[in-house]
Amino acid sequence: MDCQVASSETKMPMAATMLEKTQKHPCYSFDAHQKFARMHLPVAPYCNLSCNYCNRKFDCVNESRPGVTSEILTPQAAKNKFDKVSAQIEQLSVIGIAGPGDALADWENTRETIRLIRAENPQIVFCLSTNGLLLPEYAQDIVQLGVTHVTVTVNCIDSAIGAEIYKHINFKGQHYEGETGVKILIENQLAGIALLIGLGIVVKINIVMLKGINDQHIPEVVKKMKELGVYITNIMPLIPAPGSAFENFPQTPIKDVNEMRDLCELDVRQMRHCKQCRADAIGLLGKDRSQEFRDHLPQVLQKVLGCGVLTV
Ligand code: CLF
Ligand code: SF4
Repeated sequence: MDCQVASSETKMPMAATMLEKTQKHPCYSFDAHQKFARMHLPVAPYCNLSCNYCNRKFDCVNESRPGVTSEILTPQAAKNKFDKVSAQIEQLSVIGIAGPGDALADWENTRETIRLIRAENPQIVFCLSTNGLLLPEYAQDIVQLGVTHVTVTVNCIDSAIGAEIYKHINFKGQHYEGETGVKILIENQLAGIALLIGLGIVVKINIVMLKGINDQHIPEVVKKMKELGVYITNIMPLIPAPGSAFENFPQTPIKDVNEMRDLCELDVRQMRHCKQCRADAIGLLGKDRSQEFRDHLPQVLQKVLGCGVLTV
């Protein structure tokens, strides 16, 4: 059964079950963010891109930003942790896989984690976050697995701008630098988003706003996303990560981000309550409880054994 709620201003009808799940998703629904909790499972450490603003080797338990985690879990350990957390957090509605690398670059781990949890918990909303490079390859699998919400980070649709944001990409065993790599990335992102939306997935687009690089270009990106039928876009400020190529780049002022959101809201619904979460965040968006559920022994073992070291 379809209801006539638009998935964006593009008037794509959303299935009633999807609408119900979206209303319980703290990122997709502003009204849900103080009532429902999400849990990120850090099962995907690897990535096939090198974004100039990213450094996943740096970990601080007091820091909150994408890509940061204090542990890497196996699918079974992730399932065990989910069981423990869900018994204690009643409002837990969403399981998200947000790296700390790319959920699709580590697809085996991502798939197995979701499969294990979903087998016993069909009511949970499954959410993925990806750079989109492998979306055309995995879109069908994502749907079959029961994932309903996917976030794709799309910082540009112009390869010259992208060459200033991405250092290289690894695709099908090949290494690409500069605009050649960015062209493949953008092509796959656009094709992948169209595929997902065609298959009924609710898509959110994250855009990192980089002053002097993509800021003037963002309205064009959002218009393209509107054309594809995305549900919501999330324009976020750059948080300069220590050790990244952009570590000395200024943090984007929130005033500028808000002005951009106001402008882009004319085209697509805007997320304004994003907390730029850690890859192991747990709880309500504004109240991270990940430290409460951290198992310190495996962390020590990981260090001794040399695993859990993240490489781009
Ligand atoms: Fe996690 Fe992302 Fe799913 Fe949410 S977070 S994978 S869509 S369940 Fe949410 Fe955190 Fe912002 Fe992401 S507040 S960083 S938008
Ligand atoms: Fe880092 Fe994500 Fe970019 Fe990969 S896609 S380099 S994990 S920010």
